[in-house]
Amino acid sequence: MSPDDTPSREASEARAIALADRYLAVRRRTESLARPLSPEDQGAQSMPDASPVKWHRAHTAWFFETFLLTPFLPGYRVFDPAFAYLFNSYYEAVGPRQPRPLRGLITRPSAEEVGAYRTHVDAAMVRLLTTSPTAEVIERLDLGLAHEEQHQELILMDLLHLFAQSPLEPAYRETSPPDRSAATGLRYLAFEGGLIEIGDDGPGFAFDNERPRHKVYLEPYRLADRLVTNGEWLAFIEDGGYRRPDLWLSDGWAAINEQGWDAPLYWRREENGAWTVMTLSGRRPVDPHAPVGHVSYYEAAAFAAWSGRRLPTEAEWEAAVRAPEGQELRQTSDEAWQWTASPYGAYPGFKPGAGALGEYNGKFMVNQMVLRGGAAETPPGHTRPSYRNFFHPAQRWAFTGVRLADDMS
Ligand code: AVJ
Ligand code: FE
Repeated sequence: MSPDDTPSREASEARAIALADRYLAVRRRTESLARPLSPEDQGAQSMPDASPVKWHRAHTAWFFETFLLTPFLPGYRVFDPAFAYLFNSYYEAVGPRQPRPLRGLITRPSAEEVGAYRTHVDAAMVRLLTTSPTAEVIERLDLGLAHEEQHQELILMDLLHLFAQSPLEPAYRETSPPDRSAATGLRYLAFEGGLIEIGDDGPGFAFDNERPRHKVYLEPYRLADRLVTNGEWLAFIEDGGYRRPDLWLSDGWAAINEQGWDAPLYWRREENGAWTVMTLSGRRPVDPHAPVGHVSYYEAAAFAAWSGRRLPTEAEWEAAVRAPEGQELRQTSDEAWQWTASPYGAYPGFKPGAGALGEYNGKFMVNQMVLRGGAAETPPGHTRPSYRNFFHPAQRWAFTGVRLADDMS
């Protein structure tokens, strides 16, 4: 600080450079995730819910262009006016868009041209961040970076789904799975509940759906100190779990019968009877000690019923993670997202923001379930205890898993 207590030019320059560095680090991570992929890998769409990697790369650039550069950088020229139609995901207030199930038909721009688009946006963003980083710009920067990180995980989800459709079952990366045999013991930790608070408590970035922080009353409860394993899921399968309607929600029973599901997504029973699972490292034997992944909410709820337990509510999950006793919980945010029994809805007092960005989370607050925690594929530092992920109850291509809960007696 200079003597009159206004930040010195050096200090504000250092802050601007730090903003630009933070921006560029996130943007580079997206490009490094895409780097092992050919243009063909990047263009294909495996199902209506998934998007081509190329589309994710362009959409995240479009987000900065639309919500930061066009409104805040004087004289900014969009890279290509046609991209608004191609790469707007769901913002009605911004305009019409390519239907999501048809994103795989966008053969142009090429993957290389999308790279040029990203470079164009990056140069302009660095100019914006080093010249006029107002509070509003910084707030939208935080949102844009959190958004890009969400898409980094979506890239891996969608790519795994795509590669799982290929007869070659390619490996995106060559990593050997960790040895988890030491970590199988299961304990239920007790939490007293009572009148607790959940929701964002600052000071860092949080999405609007994590606010307002508010009180919730909880009965005493117990929470498993680790996630459900593949070995436990195998026991459920072998006990006829997928054939017993008494374990299933009505919509879940209908879903598994319509889809013919008898195991988690990506599992396959080989001719010798052994189960294998498609992963980002190719097809592997199912590790009985590893957390189960890629199950729907319906399957998670049926498994809980079979176990004589239940799924935790999102408030139970958050209160436990914040409690001193909760420090003994394992696998809270480094393995798989954990389905909760809570429907995704507005917290008391929630109001979506004005304008197009108000569409970011609020308009999806019906017919989906909340997941808490985070997955191995979630970018480092992306989540926090108040973080609310959400998917439809029949969706299972996300990195989903299960933590069980129970009542006290
Ligand atoms: C929170 C993962 C459900 O995939 O639509 C991406 C994340 N929001 N762009 C989604 C998101 C805007 C969102 N999920
Ligand atoms: Fe998006």
